[in-house]
Amino acid sequence: MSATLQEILSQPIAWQEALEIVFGQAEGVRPFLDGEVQYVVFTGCGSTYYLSLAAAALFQELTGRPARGVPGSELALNGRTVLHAGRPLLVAISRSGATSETLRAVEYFRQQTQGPVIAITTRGDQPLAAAADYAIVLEKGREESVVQTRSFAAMYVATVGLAVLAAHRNDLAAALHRLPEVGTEVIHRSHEIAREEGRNPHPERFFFLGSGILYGLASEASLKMKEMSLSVSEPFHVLEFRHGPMSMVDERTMLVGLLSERNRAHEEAVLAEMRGLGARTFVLAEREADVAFLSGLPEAVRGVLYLPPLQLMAYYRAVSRGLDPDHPRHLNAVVKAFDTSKG
Ligand code: F1P
Repeated sequence: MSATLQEILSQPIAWQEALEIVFGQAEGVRPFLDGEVQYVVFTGCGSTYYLSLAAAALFQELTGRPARGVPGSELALNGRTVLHAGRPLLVAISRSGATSETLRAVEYFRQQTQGPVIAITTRGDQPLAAAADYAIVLEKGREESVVQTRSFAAMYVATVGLAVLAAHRNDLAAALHRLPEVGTEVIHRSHEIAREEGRNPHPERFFFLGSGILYGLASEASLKMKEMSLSVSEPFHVLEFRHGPMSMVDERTMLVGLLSERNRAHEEAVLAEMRGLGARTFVLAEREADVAFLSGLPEAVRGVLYLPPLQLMAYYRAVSRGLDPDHPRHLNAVVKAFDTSKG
């Protein structure tokens, strides 16, 4: 079996480890989340930048404290557009713990602020963990494949745990602990439809639509489709799609909707409109969808469930196109160009 497929299918084990580590070490990490932290910056690169977007949206929604996700290169090179008055917390996210932009971002943050740094990574033996005040190391999230799947989901679950801890939401903490079991069931139930959709040669371009806490996950799903299957793919906030991008819709378009319950009526209206223009749609939601999670979990903690079906769809499209998802074109597991390109 391909490493990528094995990692996608086994990821709930890594989710479980993330929950055990974050909640098992709650007293160790809680001081960095409470007290005088006035705003939070999440940072990473590529997949882990999109993870930062999703994490920041949830953190702010649950805690009411300002939170923002930025690329590591933006904090490293345009840091004055990111940092501002008040004491910040930086959450630096990196599967490898060695991406040079993320490491430079932490350095800049240290030079400019007195704020603490939390690292979320799968490698405790790499520079990022050593550069942080507190490192959350998810070894079960490690993966062979270049494209992030299991690692991304585990690190994302860790950020959900941090947001729930920071918000002192014990009700959500209890619900979170059901995720691995529910996730295993969703993966099992959605594998076939994800494979069938992935093997459908008809769509030529993909748009992944998600809003609020789901925009970062829609962006990650879009990147999976791009990295693995070399397909044209773009993410948008759901209602934003009407403001120009819909001009691209035709019979070769696939719209993947990561639908919320909160705004479902507005979101479904967009998809219905695009079907009227010839688009094919694929909907993931808690209920009544192509992939219905039927999780019974609160919206705030079930975001990770959207990922496995979309990772599988990208995987099977790649394989059906004769590509090797374990070795995506042009990509390496770790990008260190920053160090070699600095003036
Ligand atoms: C991030 C990264 C992503 C890319 C691919 C490989 O590395 O390079 O930019 O999308 O998924 O990983 P890391 O800092 O998370 O190790």
